[in-house]
Amino acid sequence: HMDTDEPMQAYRQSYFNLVAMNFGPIGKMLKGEMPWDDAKVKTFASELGALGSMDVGRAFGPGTDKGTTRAKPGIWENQEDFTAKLTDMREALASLAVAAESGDKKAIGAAAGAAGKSCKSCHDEYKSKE
Ligand code: ASC
Repeated sequence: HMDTDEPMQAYRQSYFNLVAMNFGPIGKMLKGEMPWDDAKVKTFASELGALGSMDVGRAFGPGTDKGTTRAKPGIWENQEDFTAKLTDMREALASLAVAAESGDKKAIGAAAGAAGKSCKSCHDEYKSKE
């Protein structure tokens, strides 16, 4: 995790920890594993929207592929594809924030599903399992 001397690695891990800590409970509430709480959903989704506005791709730029990392080399070999996948995630997080503002649980579920897909498609290709 954070046992790194590579500053951009720590930066991006911090970023994705914030994404996961805000997205995780929304997923649990949608699955009924946590009680539904409108205010929490709005707060977490709003944080996710803010995270989506950040250019996290700069934490994966040239020279940031050092150290012990679960980020696969493909990230630095296919920067265009990787950046496109990050953009998909950032747009999905923005849409989730908009859906949460509406308070419509069905719209929130659809937007969260799309956001989860954007996480997974990048992990499948670019994140090592261990
Ligand atoms: C999460 C989390 C992910 C995504 C992914 C969605 O809550 O930590 O990496 O959702 O599992 O498919």
